[in-house]
Amino acid sequence: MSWSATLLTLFPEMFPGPLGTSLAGRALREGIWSCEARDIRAQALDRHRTVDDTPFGGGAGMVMRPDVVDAAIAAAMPAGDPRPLIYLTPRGRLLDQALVRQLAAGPGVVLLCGRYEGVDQRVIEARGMIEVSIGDYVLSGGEIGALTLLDACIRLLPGVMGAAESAVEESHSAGLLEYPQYTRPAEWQGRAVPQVLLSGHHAEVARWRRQESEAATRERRPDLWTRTQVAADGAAA
Ligand code: 6GU
Repeated sequence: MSWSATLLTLFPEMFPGPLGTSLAGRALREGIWSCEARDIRAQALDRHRTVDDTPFGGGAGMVMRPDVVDAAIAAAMPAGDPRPLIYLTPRGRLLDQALVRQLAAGPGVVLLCGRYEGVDQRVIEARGMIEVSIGDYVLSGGEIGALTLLDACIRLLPGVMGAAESAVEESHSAGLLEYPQYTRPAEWQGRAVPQVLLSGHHAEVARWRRQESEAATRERRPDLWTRTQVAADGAAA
């Protein structure tokens, strides 16, 4: 069975979108993963096809109704569907590579994309949704977050990338930013490629790349550097 993604959204035309091209698109055509986008509005209960209403307590915007969202989930997930149900929201836990690996290793995902000011909290709790954010900024809806999560998972599916590349990513550079890359020409606009990369000394190249990875992580991502150090200390103890 292929890794299957179901999207619950008010904008099903956004899927597969960019994931229909390039690496993910080829994998989709090969049946490595599947993508079903379902219109939440199809589950509206009234003739005006209402999906949202004003927030209790007042305030700006509209909130998606729990009854409509619940009906959309029921229609999308057969009883016993083993896939996790994820709600994309800036209130969620941050998406990271550990969660991506976990999701990619499973049967797939059901992704609820909110619009407006969000979804009624009761259906989030009743359905045991995992709330996930892709970063500390606000998007106009969960769809682009869903595309991001899917892209990150799909590239890890067996047969999508090539075993060599994925193995390298897993072991070598865990918890560090990537080192800088260079290609021809060896000199461009008066800028030379670092000499060590032209030397043919594989051990020296590896050492230089490691140093560059560590320096970049320390300078650009002190948060990630601290976590990586803690993990390394724990492994050594
Ligand atoms: Cl998943 N959704 C929205 N609307 N905004 C976000 C987000 C998700 N992640 C970060 N900001």
